[in-house]
Amino acid sequence: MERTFLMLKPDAVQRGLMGEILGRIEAKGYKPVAMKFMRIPKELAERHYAEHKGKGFFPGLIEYMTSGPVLVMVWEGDNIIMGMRSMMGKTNPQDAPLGTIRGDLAQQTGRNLIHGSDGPESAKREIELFFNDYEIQDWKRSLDPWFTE
Ligand code: D4T
Repeated sequence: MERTFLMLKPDAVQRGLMGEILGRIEAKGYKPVAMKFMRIPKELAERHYAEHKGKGFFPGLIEYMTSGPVLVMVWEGDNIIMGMRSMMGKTNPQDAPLGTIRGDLAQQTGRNLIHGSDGPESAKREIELFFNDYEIQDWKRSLDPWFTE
């Protein structure tokens, strides 16, 4: 099973949308293996978004991401990295179709509610950036065979 790193950003927390978004992910059948409610230190936000350093939106992005608590998570599922990218919709919510998290619930790129890894390498890097091994649970769920063969 593949794993991905997900984050409910400060706007999702402030808007009381954690339950709505987690409900969609759970209903899909993906399995949570780690969760942490935290305020991201500035240095960690800068490392997480290192690829965007120097771009015009970088300072605003770091300010937004460190402005309040976030929920960082690791979830597991069959082809979950691409599956979550589809469920989230495009980075700019105005390009995200209805039915996706961003398409239904967000208006602007700078307030797009959720982050999800965009490939296996970034998933590995991001999981290691935010979690220790002992914070990640390998667990069996009795419903697993009803989601995946
Ligand atoms: P994240 O990483 O937050 O899930 O976003 P994406 O993976 O969907 O998109 P990204 O890496 O291209 O952008 C990272 C982050 O920067 C913000 N952003 C991005 C912004 O404020 N203005 C912009 O023009 C872009 C491209 C939003 C997400």
